[in-house]
Amino acid sequence: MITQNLEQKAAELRLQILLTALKAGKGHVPPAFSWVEIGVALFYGGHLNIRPHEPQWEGRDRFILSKGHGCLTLYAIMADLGFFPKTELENFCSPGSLLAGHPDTNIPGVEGISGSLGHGLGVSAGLALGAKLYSSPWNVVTVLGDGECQEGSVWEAAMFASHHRLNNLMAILDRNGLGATNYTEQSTALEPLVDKWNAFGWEVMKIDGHSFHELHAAMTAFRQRTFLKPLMVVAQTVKGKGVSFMEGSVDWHHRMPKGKEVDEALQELKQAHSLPGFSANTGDGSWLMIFVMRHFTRYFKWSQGIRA
Ligand SMILES: Cc1ncc(C[n+]2csc(CCOP(=O)(O)OP(=O)(O)O)c2C)c(N)n1
Ligand SMILES: [Mg+2]
Repeated sequence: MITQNLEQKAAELRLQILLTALKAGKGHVPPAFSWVEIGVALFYGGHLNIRPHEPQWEGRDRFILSKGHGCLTLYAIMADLGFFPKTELENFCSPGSLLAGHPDTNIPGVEGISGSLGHGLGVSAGLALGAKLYSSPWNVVTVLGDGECQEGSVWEAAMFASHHRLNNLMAILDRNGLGATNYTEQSTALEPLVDKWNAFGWEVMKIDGHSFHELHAAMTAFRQRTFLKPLMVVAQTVKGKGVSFMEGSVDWHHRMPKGKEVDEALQELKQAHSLPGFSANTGDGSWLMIFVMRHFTRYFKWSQGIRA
């Protein structure tokens, strides 16, 4: 996909993420928005060797979302790619539904359970070592949160991966500067992050995590196995990216938009991705909320229909 199409896909997914969360009345929207471009570059940019209609294909690359609370992005991507029907998004977080608030391996294509922070890198390193032991060509990619790097288990996994020279492992750090309730540098400072990962024996690249150009360069270097070490990509991001009142705000981790906030958020996302038949041009939040709910199913049918 060319960059313009990737940008369009990112805009489409952000809208899908918000609609999914609004329907459920819950979900971590800003942590999901933070890594949309990372996810789009990986899954649509040709950097993951996967078969959505054959999720257990042995030769697939393995992807682990270590910051499991950002799963709305993963679900939107996987539904779009056909890992499971898009209609599953409508039941996000409902009792008994396929898609819970954190990833689970009963979801086709999800390789590891996550949500309890600090485990995804260890799981990924184990998978990468397994591939090496069996001389398998597949790669392992994981996305970590920066607040997550305040967990000691991350650094234990970091030592393990460099000790075993796991150059089939790429970790992408969603460096948005925020944890759940505070700036990372005010809770437990992480900087100098690049030096730390270097000191732990990793190849490190620092990029703009919303730039498809820079993401593509880092992911290409990884796939070409340019390094003899695991690769850490420190991706500078903005939590809540795409909705200005959420962007970089300590207040926006798990909160759901209400009333006029819904109008504003939809309007901004709609401007980024002009969706036919969708009008957010009203100051009446409750009216719009009803409109969104009523047309949610229609949106899914429409979005599937144009691709059919
Ligand atoms: C082991 C553990 N401790 C605490 C939490 C609660 N928690 C959920 S998200 C979060 C903040 C994560 O911040 P970060 O990794 O930077 O992700 P972001 O939301 O910024 O994408 C916390 C502390 C958790 N899920 N797991
Ligand atoms: Mg963060």
